[in-house]
Amino acid sequence: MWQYLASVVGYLAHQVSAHGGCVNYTVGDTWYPGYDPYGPAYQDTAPWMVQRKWITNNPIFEADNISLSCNFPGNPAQTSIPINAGDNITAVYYNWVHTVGPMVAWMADCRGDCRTFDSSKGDWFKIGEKGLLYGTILEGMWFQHEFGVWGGAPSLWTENIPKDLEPGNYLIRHEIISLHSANKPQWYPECAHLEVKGSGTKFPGKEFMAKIPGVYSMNQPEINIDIYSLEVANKTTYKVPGPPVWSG
Ligand SMILES: [Cu+2]
Repeated sequence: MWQYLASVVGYLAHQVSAHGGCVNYTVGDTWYPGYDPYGPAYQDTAPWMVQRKWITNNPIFEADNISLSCNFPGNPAQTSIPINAGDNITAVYYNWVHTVGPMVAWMADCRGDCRTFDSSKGDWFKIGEKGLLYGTILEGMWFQHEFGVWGGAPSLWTENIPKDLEPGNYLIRHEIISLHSANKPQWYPECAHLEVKGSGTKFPGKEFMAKIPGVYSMNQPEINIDIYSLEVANKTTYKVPGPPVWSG
């Protein structure tokens, strides 16, 4: 619990930056503290650390940035979150300020030990995505908006580990894409290490896979977007780019 408090205190001290990221995870009643980008150096080797290292709340602005997979510098975590296929995992954020754009949860098989796995070489598949809930692109309700809770309570983003997924070591990547600046998308990715248990025998096929970076580009109208433009503002649908979600 003290690690969790340290994360929150560190985060609150820096919330003026008006950006953010995933700072903790929960599975059932268990909290797993993440890396605090403004916290102490001992986190780098902390045996309880489940999240890859990130050192700034600032977004990534380039679709081809090598750190798009697991943020910068993205050093591996020391341990993993144990989870059963079929269970939910909740990513926890605080004081999320942005309101427009999709949120995508991805996984990648570490093909062994996640501590030696290069996330930019992963075959990533989506396990969930949350976009425009209702209304228009400019004035409607995005999950990213609904999710932003103020007054100190955590913002919670829950996704399900597909129940038939074969057991193994995986990365899980939570990505918020914020689109409030015209033609200047912002990416906020964080990754954690998972140890998936269970008796699943399925694994997503190629049509579900993407490279990160690679999956996004400024040639995509959903990414290189001006939400204030006449052509876009009043649309009531938004297709989250990338492959379809794999649910097992
Ligand atoms: Cu921001």
